[in-house]
Amino acid sequence: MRKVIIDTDAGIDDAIAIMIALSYEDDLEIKGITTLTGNTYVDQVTKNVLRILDYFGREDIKVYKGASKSLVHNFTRGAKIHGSDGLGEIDLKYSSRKEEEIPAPQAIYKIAKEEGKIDLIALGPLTNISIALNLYPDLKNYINQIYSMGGAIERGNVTRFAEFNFYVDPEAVQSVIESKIKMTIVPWDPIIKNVFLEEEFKKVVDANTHGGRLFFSLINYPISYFESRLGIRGMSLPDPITTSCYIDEEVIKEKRKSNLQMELNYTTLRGASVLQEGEDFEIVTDFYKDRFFKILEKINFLKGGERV
Ligand SMILES: [Ca+2]
Repeated sequence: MRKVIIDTDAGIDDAIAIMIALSYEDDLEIKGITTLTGNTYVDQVTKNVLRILDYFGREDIKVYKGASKSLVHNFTRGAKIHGSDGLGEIDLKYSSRKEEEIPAPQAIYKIAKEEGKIDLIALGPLTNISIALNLYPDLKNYINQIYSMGGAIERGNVTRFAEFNFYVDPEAVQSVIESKIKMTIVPWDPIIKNVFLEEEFKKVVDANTHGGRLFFSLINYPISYFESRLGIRGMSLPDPITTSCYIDEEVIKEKRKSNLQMELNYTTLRGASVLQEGEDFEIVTDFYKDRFFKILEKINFLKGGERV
């Protein structure tokens, strides 16, 4: 059983990534979910995570609230594509639960130390992880590996050179890079190369199941947004892909070893993730769509309601 903390700025695709992780409860033990500002503000992100967990009766999973802004700069709240509540304005009950007392960076350290070794799936900016590594230099001994969605090799989504998660807090990314913790990065390039169509989802996810119902209400907003701008009913799924690459390495079609350096200067390149000579990190450059669908399919079996 792999033990994992999910760090998230949920976010529609984060929500789907969390659903995927929940559907693998036989392989993954989610030791906590930590939140931060990204796709929307951290207070709303935290509420969103609690809403999702409640929907699947997973009140046993603890949620820890983290960074409200980047290390150095505040940044504009994430993309319109996530709607005003960060979850595409869906009709999903708010939880009566609250986050835990201790903040996310402390929680990451506490859990990792207790467990001895833990994996981190980072679905937002790396601010929480950076703060945790700063507060607790020995934390790196307790982190087995990080899977991070972020960065861009050829072309970004915020600027030509930078992808959102890494762009909004490049100093945080640089500090995590310097910790030399084993890290697999899923950048924007393979994500945008493989946009999914609504019809493809319909073949895999059953809208009449508990998980499928939430899935289709979540994707409705971004798919309509995509359609109004590009004329196709489809969307990309960065965080579910990243989570799936972690769950099953066979999802990864192509990867390369590289070193990485963040561009921190205030030029048009700020926030770019620049590949450097070396082999410290794994960069995923392509994935198998079919294999990903095999994983996504499992959300059809997610149950709701009370759990003992
Ligand atoms: Ca995210």
